[in-house]
Amino acid sequence: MQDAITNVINQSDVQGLYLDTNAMGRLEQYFTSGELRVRAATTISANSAAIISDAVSKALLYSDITRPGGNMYTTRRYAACIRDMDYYLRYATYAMLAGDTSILDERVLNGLKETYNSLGVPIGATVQAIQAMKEATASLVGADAGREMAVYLDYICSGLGN
Ligand code: CYC
Repeated sequence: MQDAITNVINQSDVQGLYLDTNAMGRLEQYFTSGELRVRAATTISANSAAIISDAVSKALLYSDITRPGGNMYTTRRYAACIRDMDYYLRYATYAMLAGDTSILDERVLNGLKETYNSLGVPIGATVQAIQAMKEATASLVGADAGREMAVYLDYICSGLGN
């Protein structure tokens, strides 16, 4: 896993250089948004269940997915779906704090699309649910932090192939 700081430092290190103005600028941007990131993560962790249930009710409930034959039908699959949503929200929050997507590649997206395809988990509906989670999050944390979280939730959606 990397973060915004190690990412900038590694790029200078491979060239054997001190940080240049551009690298310093990127670090400064990360530091000045630090308070925003920490505050957003605190709000998200205190409201994670509400964010997920809001997204599930807007994007998934009472659709064919929750009826017999749908991938969320049976409490076991319903629970697996809620658990997956919680993974996405929690890992997107980690990535937002780190200011870096690498944790998503390593711990969430690695092999995920293949797993979903082999189990018949619908990727389009998953992406819609993640988008609904993005909106629910933004309405709690505000537009600026919401945009920051959107970067990482969108990254998960692109990694799923959409
Ligand atoms: C299943 N989701 C799974 C499985 C994995 C993940 C590995 C298969 C094993 C299992 O059932 O636990 C995902 N596991 C992860 C991720 C991580 C991990 C991301 C990283 C931390 O360790 N079905 C729908 C909805 C969607 C859904 C659209 C919710 C958004 O229709 C999810 N995922 C879903 C369901 C299953 C699943 C229903 C069970 C499918 C089955 O067993 O038939």
